[in-house]
Amino acid sequence: MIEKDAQSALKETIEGFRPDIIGISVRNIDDQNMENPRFLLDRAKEIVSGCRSLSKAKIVLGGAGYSIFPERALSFLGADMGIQGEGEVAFPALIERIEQGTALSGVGGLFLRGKGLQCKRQYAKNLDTLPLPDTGLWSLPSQKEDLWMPVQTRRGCPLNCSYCSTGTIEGRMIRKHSPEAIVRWIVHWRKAGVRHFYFVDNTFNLPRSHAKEICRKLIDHGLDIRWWSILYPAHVDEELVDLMSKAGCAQVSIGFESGSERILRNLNKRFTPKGVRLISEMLSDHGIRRMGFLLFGSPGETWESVEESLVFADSLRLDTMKITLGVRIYPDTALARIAAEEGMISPQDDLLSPRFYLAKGLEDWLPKTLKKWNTTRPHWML
Ligand code: B12
Repeated sequence: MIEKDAQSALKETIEGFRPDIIGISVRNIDDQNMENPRFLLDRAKEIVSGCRSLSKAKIVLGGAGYSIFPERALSFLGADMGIQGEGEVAFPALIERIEQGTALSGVGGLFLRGKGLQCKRQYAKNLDTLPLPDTGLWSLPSQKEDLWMPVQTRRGCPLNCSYCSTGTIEGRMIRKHSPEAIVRWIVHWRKAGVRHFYFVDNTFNLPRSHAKEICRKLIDHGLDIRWWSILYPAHVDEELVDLMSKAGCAQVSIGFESGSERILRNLNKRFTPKGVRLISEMLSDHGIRRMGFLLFGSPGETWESVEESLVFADSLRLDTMKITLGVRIYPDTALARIAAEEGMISPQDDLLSPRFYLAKGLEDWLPKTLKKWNTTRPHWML
């Protein structure tokens, strides 16, 4: 990810370590940018080929991006196998079987290249049965102030937004770490000098009681930390916002995506613009910075709904606003079905190379309009 000369780094590591198995984390497939998309798997393919030419090790893929396209990414990248979903149980189980030469077929979520899924994936119901990242595995950079240490408190999303891939990556059932385990982990890093944390949960506030309990425990420890989280703009009440603020929350990302009730319904969102406004005001009143997200061009989008969303977002007076033009189409989503029905994509398209939904009639007008709004609002990003 950060090596300037990845092939030399690979050579040095593989020759020094001589692995039997190489695991590669494929986090991103592309950058979700419709106007100028960057497909990132060509670089990943060079890494897989580099591993092949330097070693006879089995190459195993995993990660969020990989999990959306387990079969297709495996064949594109030319690795031997891949694990869809969480790796903590499945990867050690796979390693053990490879070491002992026993059948691989019982490893949950395992795909073999050219042979498909070997065994249904399994989800740990209680995340405390899985280890948190080993704090001894990496060292901290000297500039600790710049680091926002990632923390995951729960997995899974039952919400089913029409375009979203989270259910495929993490499953639809919410599964949690106990607040005690999370806070213990944060306390460890706080003692090591880290002050900034980033909750990577796609929805920090689901379930709300869990989020509140984590905040209470952070407050009890008096940690002097600052953190960032991603909020779903429903299930937020005054008590939660107050606890978040007292526990050190500096900023939240609020993915409200549209200011039009009709579009929100189409996206299968379970909140209204009125609710978003209330939450946004509560956060602002408690001194929490707000970054908003708008997603333009989804099914049913019109000039009117775009204008409605822009005016709505403007009226929230957010600290930062991120605008996305066109919706990345992921497999097995309602959006993919609509796009195929409308002839925007072929039903056979595997969607690995990025495809975007943009409502008909907006192709010229929408980019121009968004650019105009963006240039007149310095805190907006397109
Ligand atoms: C939090 C988050 C962010 C945060 C990151 C903050 C931080 N400090 O880390 C922010 C907002 C900055 C961000 C930015 C972006 N993100 Co983001 N992000 C996520 C999110 C919600 C969670 C990622 C995470 O940390 N998970 C927790 C860790 C523990 O899980 P994990 O990495 O998946 O690892 C587990 C398994 O995958 C597996 N595993 C992982 N590696 C391996 C390897 C092997 C060998 C095995 C066997 C298993 C395995 O085991 C692990 C433990 O169970 C995911 C969606 C999701 N639900 O995953 C999107 C996601 C990864 N992001 C995505 C994208 C596109 C981006 C951006 C490009 C957006 C943009 N246009 O700027 C940028 C890129 C940033 C970058 N430099 O990579 C996409 C990627 C899909 C794609 N199309 O490529 C995702 C999947 C969301 C989506 N749309 O579906 N992101």
